[in-house]
Amino acid sequence: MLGVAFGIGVLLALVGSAAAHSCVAPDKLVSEMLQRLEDSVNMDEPPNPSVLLAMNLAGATNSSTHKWLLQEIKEEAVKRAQKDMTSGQVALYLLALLSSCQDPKHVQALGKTVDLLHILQEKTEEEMTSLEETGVPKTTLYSMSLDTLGLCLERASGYKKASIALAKQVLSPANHLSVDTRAVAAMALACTYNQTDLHDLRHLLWDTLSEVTNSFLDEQEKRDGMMGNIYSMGLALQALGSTKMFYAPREWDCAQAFSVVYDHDYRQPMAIAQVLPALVGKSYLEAASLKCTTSTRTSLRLRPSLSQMPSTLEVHKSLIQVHYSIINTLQGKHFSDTISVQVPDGSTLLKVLQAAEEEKPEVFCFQTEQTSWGPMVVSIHGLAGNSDDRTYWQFFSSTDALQEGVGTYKPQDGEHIQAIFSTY
Ligand code: B12
Repeated sequence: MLGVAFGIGVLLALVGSAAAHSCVAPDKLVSEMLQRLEDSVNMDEPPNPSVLLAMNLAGATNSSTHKWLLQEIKEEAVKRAQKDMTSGQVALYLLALLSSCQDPKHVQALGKTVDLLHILQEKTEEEMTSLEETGVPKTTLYSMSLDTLGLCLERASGYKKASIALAKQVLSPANHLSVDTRAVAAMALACTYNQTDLHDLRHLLWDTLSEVTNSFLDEQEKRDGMMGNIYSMGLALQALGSTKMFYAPREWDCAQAFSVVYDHDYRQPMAIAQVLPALVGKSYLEAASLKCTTSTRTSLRLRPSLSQMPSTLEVHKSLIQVHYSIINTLQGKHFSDTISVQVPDGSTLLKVLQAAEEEKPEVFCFQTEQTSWGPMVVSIHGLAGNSDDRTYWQFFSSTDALQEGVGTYKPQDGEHIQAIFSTY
């Protein structure tokens, strides 16, 4: 992998300390991230609209990868948007197309045309109905925030109603919403604020946006720049960068927040796709106002370092022991089982699950589904998470919830991983 020799920290050292104090990242870092995004585009996997959106916001629209990705996004939209996508997925496709200066009302591919905006309106309506009837949206408030942003950028009917519902949810003390969700909600509500003259609505949005943005700034101050965790930072930075009027005259120490991001070596395409727009001073709010004719940015092609070259030598890694428990006290027949397995040092958690399954398949069998963030564990011991009853398999190291999934998290020797069937 490119980054091993040319870690982000090294890149920063090269450009000197000046960049660390500005709120636009050094060009080299941006190019490196763009390269990682381009390299992540894989012809055998479904296209990722967040990657196209990030490329567009960063102004990297010249490559053949970009062209290919845009075409795939259109084809996927035509094939799956109506039947197989959640509202949030439709919203991400719409944002990706808008940022490519495409009309989402007429998405043409494979000899068919779909009106993605109309589909988004219908799916947002379903989210709203569920929220009104059951107190929770059909999917999540994160998705509903993406929906509202998409509708607002297109000034499509329904966005004001969705904004009111969203603002009330954000303000409700009963909801403990993640930084990620509040950040996307803030961008959606800022869009609506900028487009409405309705006095009461503006008032509600003002209160909500001041509350959210000030709570981010408070958290940043208390936690040396961190808001949420390292993977929420991209969205938090996007939100703070695009909502300054709601916390004025308070100043944002963006250099402090950026330095937290600079210290992390982002590898996952989704993580990069969420952080990159903020690093070039942009946010999802600008998805509909890009000029698509000029492409200024290119990715950085670096020579792979020796350590990244495929080696003919067998590397023998030492083995580590990981304890792994699966616990369900929530539904059906309760169970709690533990196993200790040995895997090579540096293995991902997925390897641990596979080793456990190999040893005792009748107990530790599991299934994953490929998602934009990598493999998600959807079922263990025959018990599957379900979006209707809002259940999922949550992973812990001892009692701390993991901040990464099984495809990237690497347990240490002696670590105790727990998978607990939970609700969200
Ligand atoms: C909502 C959400 C969830 C919901 C999804 C339920 C649902 N039906 O929507 C639930 C609660 C199930 C969930 C679970 C987890 N999540 Co989550 N989740 C999110 C959130 C806030 C929004 C995702 C979303 O809706 N995107 C919009 C839709 C339209 O896009 P999508 O591609 O269809 O989204 C799907 C995937 O994102 C997937 N998903 C959600 N979380 C995760 C995490 C991992 C590791 C994977 C592979 C997939 C995945 O579920 C979504 C809906 O189907 C993101 C925040 C973010 N910054 O992206 C965190 C986020 C993606 N989750 C995260 C984490 C860590 C987890 C868990 C590993 C937590 C844990 N300790 O167990 C688990 C997954 C465990 C497993 N079984 O494999 C991290 C991932 C970081 C990383 N580097 O990998 C994020 C970025 C939050 C954060 N800042 O830490 N999550």
